[in-house]
Amino acid sequence: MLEQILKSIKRISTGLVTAATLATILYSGTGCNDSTKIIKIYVQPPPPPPTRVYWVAFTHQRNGADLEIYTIGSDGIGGARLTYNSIDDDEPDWSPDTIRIAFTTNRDGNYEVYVMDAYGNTQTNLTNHPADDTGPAWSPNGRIFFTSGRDGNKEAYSMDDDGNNLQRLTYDPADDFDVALSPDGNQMAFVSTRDGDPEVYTADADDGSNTQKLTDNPFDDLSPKYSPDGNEIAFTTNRDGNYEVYVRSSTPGGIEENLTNHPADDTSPDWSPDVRIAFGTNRDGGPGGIYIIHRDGSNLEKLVGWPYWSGNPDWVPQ
Ligand SMILES: [Ca+2]
Ligand SMILES: [Ca+2]
Ligand SMILES: [Ca+2]
Ligand SMILES: [Ca+2]
Repeated sequence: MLEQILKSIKRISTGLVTAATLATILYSGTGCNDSTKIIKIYVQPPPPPPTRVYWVAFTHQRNGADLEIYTIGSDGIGGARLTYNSIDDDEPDWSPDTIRIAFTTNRDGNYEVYVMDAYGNTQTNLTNHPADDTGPAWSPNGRIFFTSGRDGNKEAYSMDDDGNNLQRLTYDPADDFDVALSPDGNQMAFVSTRDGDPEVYTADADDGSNTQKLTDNPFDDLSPKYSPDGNEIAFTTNRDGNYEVYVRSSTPGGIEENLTNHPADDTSPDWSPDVRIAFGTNRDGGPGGIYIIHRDGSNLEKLVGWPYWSGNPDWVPQ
């Protein structure tokens, strides 16, 4: 009997039995005084609860008004409203040193990339261009990447964090947008419609060269974000009939894993430093809020709820 139990343990430990995190082995003991004994073996202990609270910036629309930027602790406690403007403020993105937040706003008649400190002070227009400038993504190397329509269709650009030294990174008549930076700042992920529908691509962040296509299907693939180790990219796709958050390798090939699996729309993923993913979702029937899920699909929890819309979460980067 002991030999059978040891075989069972070996089978579990080699991954042949993986469905349950808690394996329970029952046996009737020949040679045992008790008629039945229960041995519980934790094969994959559940991840410990997060020990650190991180700030999350997000967009919030109160009572049908315009969009404003808020922060909240990842435990749902604390936070502040950062923008007070009668026109939309959206797409917050923390600086690498966590002191500032880039965002986009149409308060000047078209969308511009602005920057402010993490308390909402000193809001400064960095782009100053009549075309729409959106989707700021702060590189760990100090430059801000964004999307602009200034050359006739959407292209990816970068600039210093004071707006100087503008550089164009994509040159394609299709739209190129949703730029994100790898944690070392060397690679950028972006979305392009150059094959007829939105796909996720990567390229060298310094000049936009060495473009590689990651997704390849006739549906929308949007909002790529690199994992903290740079090896994976989370994105959202409607290939299953509604939007889901997927995770895949940050290089071509490999599987694409559906993390959310829910009939509601799950969008705008963003990774925490401790490898959780926040995303927007309308799964509770309201206009939409923000949930958090671990990379392994466990520990789903609601961060920001209803009755008003919230979305576009961005974790503080450290
Ligand atoms: Ca503009
Ligand atoms: Ca383009
Ligand atoms: Ca696609
Ligand atoms: Ca879904």
